[in-house]
Amino acid sequence: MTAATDPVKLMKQKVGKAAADLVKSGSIVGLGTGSTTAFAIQYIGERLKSGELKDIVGVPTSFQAEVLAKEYGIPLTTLDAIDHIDIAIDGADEVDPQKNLIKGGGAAHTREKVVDYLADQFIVVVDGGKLVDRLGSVFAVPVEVIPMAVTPVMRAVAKLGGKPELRMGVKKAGPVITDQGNMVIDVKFDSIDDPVNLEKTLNNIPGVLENGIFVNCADRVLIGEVKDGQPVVR
Ligand code: ABF
Repeated sequence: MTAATDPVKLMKQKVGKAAADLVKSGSIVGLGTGSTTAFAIQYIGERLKSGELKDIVGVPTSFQAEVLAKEYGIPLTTLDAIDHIDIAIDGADEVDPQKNLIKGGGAAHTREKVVDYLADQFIVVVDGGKLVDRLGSVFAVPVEVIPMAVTPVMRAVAKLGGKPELRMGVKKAGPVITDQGNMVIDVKFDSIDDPVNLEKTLNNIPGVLENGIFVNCADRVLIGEVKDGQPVVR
């Protein structure tokens, strides 16, 4: 199988394109992180290039999104220069039936949370494998922590019943460092009964910058699936 015929890749492309098609001319667009959103950024760039889309400006949620936006010719701005975001497109690691999310597999959840919550319309792009009945079923909650507070934060999350693990980089050569210069602790909970409260509790631990639970934020979830070998979006 080549990359061009890989059904999973084709499905991510299709979801990304469906999200990119929701962007209207004149919009301020939050540009998310991850392999699915990368296709949305690519298609937004292609729509701009063809002239079908005009006068849009992007707000990147990560260095990765910034690099991709530049590659595909999307003009960028910062939150200092705008007073709202019309639409944000971003991926997720888990989605529950209430559209609550766990994000942060790419260690970008802090900026993602700022941008996604500011958007009038937040579109989540995922594959069907990300849907869960209850958050925390599979994925750990990523928690961005300032480096000097890693040990006390790990103790504090263990007291809450979580199993913390400092996220390591490729070949475990060192910890993953976020775009803000911090570290990420992945905290696995057996089950998250109350994501609203857990989000607040985690963020109240001194040294925690932001965690990857997103509640009451997503407006629409575009779900990609492979049916009979063909990519579909619902
Ligand atoms: C970001 O990218 C994250 O918050 C999430 O962890 C991840 C999803 O990436 P992918 O689309 O590659 O699964 O949006």
